[in-house]
Amino acid sequence: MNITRERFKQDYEQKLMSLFTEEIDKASTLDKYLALGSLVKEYSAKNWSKTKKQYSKDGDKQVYYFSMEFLIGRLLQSNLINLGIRDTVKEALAELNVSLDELEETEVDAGLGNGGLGRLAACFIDSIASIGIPGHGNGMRYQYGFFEQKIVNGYQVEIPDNWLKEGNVWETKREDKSVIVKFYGTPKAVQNNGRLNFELENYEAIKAVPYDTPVIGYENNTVNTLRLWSAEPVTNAFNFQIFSKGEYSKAVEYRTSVEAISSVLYPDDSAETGKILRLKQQYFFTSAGIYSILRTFKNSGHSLYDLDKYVAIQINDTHPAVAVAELMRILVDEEEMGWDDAWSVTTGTLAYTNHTILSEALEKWPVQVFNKLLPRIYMIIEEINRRFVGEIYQKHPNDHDRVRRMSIIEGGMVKMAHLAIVGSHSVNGVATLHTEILVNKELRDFSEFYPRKFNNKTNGITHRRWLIQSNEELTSYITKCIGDSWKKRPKDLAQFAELSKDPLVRKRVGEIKLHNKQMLADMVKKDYDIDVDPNSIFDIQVKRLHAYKRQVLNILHIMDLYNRLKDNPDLDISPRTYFFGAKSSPSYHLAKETIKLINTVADKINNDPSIKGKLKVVFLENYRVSLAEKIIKCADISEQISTTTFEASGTGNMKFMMNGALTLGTLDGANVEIHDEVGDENMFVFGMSKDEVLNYLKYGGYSPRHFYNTNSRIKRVLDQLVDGSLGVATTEFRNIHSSLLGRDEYFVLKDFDSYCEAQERIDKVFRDKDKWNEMCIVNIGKSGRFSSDNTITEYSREIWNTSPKEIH
Ligand code: 26V
Repeated sequence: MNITRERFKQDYEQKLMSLFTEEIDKASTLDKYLALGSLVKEYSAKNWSKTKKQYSKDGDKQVYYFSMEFLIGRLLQSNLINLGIRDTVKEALAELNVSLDELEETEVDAGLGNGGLGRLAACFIDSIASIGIPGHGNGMRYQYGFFEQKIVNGYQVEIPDNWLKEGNVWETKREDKSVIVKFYGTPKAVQNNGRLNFELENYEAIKAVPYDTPVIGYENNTVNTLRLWSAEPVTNAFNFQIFSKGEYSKAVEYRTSVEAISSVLYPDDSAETGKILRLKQQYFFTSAGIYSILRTFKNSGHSLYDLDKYVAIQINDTHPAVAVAELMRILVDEEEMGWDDAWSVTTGTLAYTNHTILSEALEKWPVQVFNKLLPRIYMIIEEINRRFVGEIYQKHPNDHDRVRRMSIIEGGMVKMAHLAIVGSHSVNGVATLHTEILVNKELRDFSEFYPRKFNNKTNGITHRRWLIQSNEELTSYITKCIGDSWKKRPKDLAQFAELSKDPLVRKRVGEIKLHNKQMLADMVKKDYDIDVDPNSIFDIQVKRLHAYKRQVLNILHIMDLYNRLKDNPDLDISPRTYFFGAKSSPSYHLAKETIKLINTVADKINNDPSIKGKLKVVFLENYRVSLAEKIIKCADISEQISTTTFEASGTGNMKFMMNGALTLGTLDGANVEIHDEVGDENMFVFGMSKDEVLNYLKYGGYSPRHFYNTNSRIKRVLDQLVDGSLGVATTEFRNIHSSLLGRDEYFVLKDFDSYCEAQERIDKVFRDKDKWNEMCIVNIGKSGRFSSDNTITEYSREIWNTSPKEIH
């Protein structure tokens, strides 16, 4: 959009006045932020309405991305950038003595996600709008987002994330678009024009109220919608009766149980996943989303038999997989469609993305729980399964074991991944290797049965947030070198890679990195009172804390390096600063122990003058989207060290690469594709091959004890975990110790040597700054492939069958 500074200043002053009856110099920073947010939302309103109108007038196919998580972070800066008015607004505010940076810092993160899966959903809706595809997000409006992390005496402490406390300027409550979601009850068969239908009786009704947030495309006129649902009690006759009978406490109980549904985001943690409330949440936002889609669709006047020509629903992991049965239920019970037609429409509309092969993360629900909460849905799943099992027997007569393995209901459990696969026309993995493992191993039975359903869509990240927004200096420099076509066509970044031999470009890229590192060093000094040398190697591992991501491998290597420095204070190493940032699920004890270990080692090393500052370790508290935006651009080394085959994709790896960090990684997930782009010479690869890992997983035979007994460096660091040398109780790290010496499920000891050796290579190459900068430039230049714009273009061509649409 176009706006002059004068016009903006007028609008802004008026806004402050109308919202807070306050003049600029009297208003608080929060008020100034709220006024700006509200104005920016207003600026997007015209195009929001225009977009909706044009979609409905032209009858374009609409995509809906169903996700339990949208890890959005902040929106002010990205909205200003996407509207194309950030520079003007910044200058105008400066003239009013207001710092835009400060207002942007005031915004709280919308942390409605755990990690990669939720952040991917946020990148995807940004790309969908920026490419101009008619597509929207559908999810949960949690009252409390992912917890805030405090580190107290080295331990993680969780604080509730009351992110809505000061209000949310971006959302609009759409009471008029509310729908009713029904739980429990008894399905009752009714005869209707000679048809047998089912109606639910004595159910619990819950009102789903949508809150809409505009999703503003990048310098186009598209404004799509992110619709998040909140649960409210229904005030109907039944409740009124309870009240009037004086059963006050019962009525309050109902209200509390309803509000619980959208109160809190679950951490992805096995101990919690059995909770019935989570299933309630899943059905809640899925059912509400489908009702709301069908309401819009019916207004178009098209036949429901053509739903799949006009609507595509992507289900983000199995969390919304109940959509298969819910859409069937609505079509069959409420719209009176025949089963076969309904099935063809349902599978034509739905597509499923798998995000992990970890079996403990594959959702299943006890039949009893499921049947009680969603009795009609359960009946439908039984019928889907009955027919599916019939098809398997037809193809593989008497293969009972295959039927058992593939069944949707088996062993007293409802398997959501099986439901999602059977009920979708597309099943995709999120990186080439991940898809290959799904097809050949984890979901082999299914890929043999439905060979054409399976496909790969390698993840991506929005280069707008992760480069243009977060690394302004690098962005302007790239643009100075190659022009700005890359902002709309990220693959054009490849032109920057061609400059890698130019000594001036190398020097400048090195300078920009150093500036960024200096900024982080200042922040660390201010927040943690730790001195770090911006000229040291900034080696960063930030991501969820999980055993398979192997933060433990990283910290054990640091302990080993420290041992070597203690043995030989003159050891010639490139000074290093290791950064960690990670939240652990509240009940994941091993992960919490790892956080304590990192902090304990950090304390010891940072306070030991004998190593002359060659080594520093910093644990950054409360890792979240807005912190990621500040630190990723400061990395020299990006730690992507998961056990090969376990990380489905990774997306942090792409963000680091795009900002010129070099990857230290295994050939796992999307690291493989990063490696394909930059080659051995621009990445530090280590660790077991996928075949080695798969072999061990299949045949066993791995002995961590062997490494403990034969490798003195390993023995020494493991002993130090439990012998008091870290200055804390000897029991503090016993679980880590015994997990490594017991099963060492993630092959930490096996990969230890190879990891140390890769770290030594890094140490050597870093001494040649010119060479190092050349490698950074190649990484930046080759990162265009990993823009989520490319990923979304593939989804829209190969799964959704939609194309961009210009809004005018
Ligand atoms: C869930 C659970 C739950 C039980 C305990 C262990 C465990 C471990 C991981 C998960 C995460 C499941 C889904 C998920 O978040 N996958 C992530 O999706 C990202 C986006 O596709 C991808 O980049 C990450 O590699 C993948 O872990």
